Amino acid sequence: MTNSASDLSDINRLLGAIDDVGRDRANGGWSRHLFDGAERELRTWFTEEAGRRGLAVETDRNANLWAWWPEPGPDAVVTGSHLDSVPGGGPYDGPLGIAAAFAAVGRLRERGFVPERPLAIVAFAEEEGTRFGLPCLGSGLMTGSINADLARRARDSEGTTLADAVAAAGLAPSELGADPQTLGRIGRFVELHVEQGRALADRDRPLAIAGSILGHGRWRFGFRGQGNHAGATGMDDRSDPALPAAELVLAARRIAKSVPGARATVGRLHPRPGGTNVIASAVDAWLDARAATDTQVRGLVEQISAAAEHAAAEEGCSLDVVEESFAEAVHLDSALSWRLGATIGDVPRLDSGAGHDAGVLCGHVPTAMMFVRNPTGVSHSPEEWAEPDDRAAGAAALADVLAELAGP
Ligand code: HGY
Ligand code: MN
Ligand code: MN
Ligand code: MN
Repeated sequence: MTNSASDLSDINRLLGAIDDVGRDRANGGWSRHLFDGAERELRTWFTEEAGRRGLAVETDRNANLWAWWPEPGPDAVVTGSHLDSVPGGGPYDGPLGIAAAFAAVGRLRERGFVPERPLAIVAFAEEEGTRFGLPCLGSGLMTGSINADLARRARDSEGTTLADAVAAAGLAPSELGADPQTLGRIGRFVELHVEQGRALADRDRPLAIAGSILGHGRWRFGFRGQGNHAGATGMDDRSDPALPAAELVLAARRIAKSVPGARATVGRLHPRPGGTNVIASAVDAWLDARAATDTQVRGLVEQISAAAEHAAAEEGCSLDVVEESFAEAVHLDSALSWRLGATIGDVPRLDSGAGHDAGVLCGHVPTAMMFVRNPTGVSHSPEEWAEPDDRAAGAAALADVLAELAGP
């Protein structure tokens, strides 16, 4: 299908309209986190764009935003992604899938298409887990894969609990949790996403279909030592938690490199009290570990933890390790992925090192993913990019897929 002018203007108009939302021009990147000002602006954008297309909007009990055509119903064809970002992230991780969905639905309505079964666009809440530390929060609560009691007590960096945050947003904290009615409506789910790598750029292809998603999890390492004076404390008289924290960073790199395809990252470190002339009393560090199988992830974390434990003991520090989240390695639905391939043409199959809501949904409903080329191959960073033509090609392909899945 060629990209009609309306596609080009529509998806790129949609994305242009939100380009300044949560944008940090001084430091670069976009920051949009659950219920913060930027994310609320994107919720308003979602609601307005849905209204423009005559879609019925509702927010479910887990703060996921839905736009229905014509209205909620069983065996629905659902497409969407997320609105939130990592801190200082890129503009397309999440919003590209939602803008493409609105552009695709707009195109189908222009063509007089009438869905034979309900069609919905969804924005899952807090996919990045930036504010409350629980990735795929909205889809995980809806499917029951995130424990609602634990989630209610999760706190953001200001100490606000998720319960208080959802209450402030007008939702009932007691309602957070498994939502079989909403989940039960989904007949199949398709997520379009910017590629978070450069496989398509290297192949010089605009689109791909996802095959598998790495297993991945997050662990908090709490190192405790003896805070002291940086100048008055001899080098042999220290229990400095920064030392084992440094070993954690090095061990993550060293050990992940020994497992083909594995990844391990420490992107978040928090020394306390944080004075330049103060030996830290505590350092919290978060490990993100990923691999092709859950066993490999667990093996990776075991080895990295052992190295951190040893370094902590050497330094006279204590260490407490807490698993904060774990998402199993998944293979997306092959029959649905095959149908996508049959619809959009011969495109490569790519495995995803990045996690997605599709990775949560695929344990419950037939789920497939499409990727749009990212020429920089960079993501979770301001350099993330997708060319206007490729964005439009993604929207046009998604329109074909929705017509195929929701048609006669
Ligand atoms: O972390 C991830 O892989 C995803 O971008 N949330
Ligand atoms: Mn992401
Ligand atoms: Mn994403
Ligand atoms: Mn002093």
